[in-house]
Amino acid sequence: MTLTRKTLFRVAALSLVVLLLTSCAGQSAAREERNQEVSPVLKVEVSDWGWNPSTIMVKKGESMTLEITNTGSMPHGIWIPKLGVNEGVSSGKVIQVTIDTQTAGKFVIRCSDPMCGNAEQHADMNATLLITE
Ligand SMILES: [Cu+2]
Repeated sequence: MTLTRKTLFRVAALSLVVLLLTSCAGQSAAREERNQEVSPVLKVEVSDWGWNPSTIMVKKGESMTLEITNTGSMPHGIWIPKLGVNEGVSSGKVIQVTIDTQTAGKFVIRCSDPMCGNAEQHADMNATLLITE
C-alpha cells in the first residue's frame, strides 16, 4: 500500500515537472516566433553631424530595432537619456539597438560621443523618437 502510494506520488510529481517544462518551452518558442514576426529593423544613418531620418516613429508596445550605420568620418553613437540607450558606433561600422517602447512620448536622440566634433556640431546632432499610443 505504502509502496503504491509512493509510486503514485512519484509518477504524479514527475508528470507535473514534465508538464511544467513542456509548457514553459512552448511559451518561450511562441514568444520567439512573435518577436521575429513583429520586430522591424529600421535603418538609420548617423553622419558628421546629423541623423537620417531625423524623426523616428513607433507605436507603443511594438518592438523596434534600430540598425545604425555611421557614414561619417568621426565616431558617433546613439544616446537616448530617458530610455537608457547609450551605445557608440565607430566610423564605417553598424550597430543594432533595441528600443524599449513601453512608454509613449517624445524622446530626444543625441550623439553619445561628445568628442565627435566641436561643441556646436555635437550639440546639433539631435533627432526625435516618437512613441505613439
Ligand atoms: Cu557625434
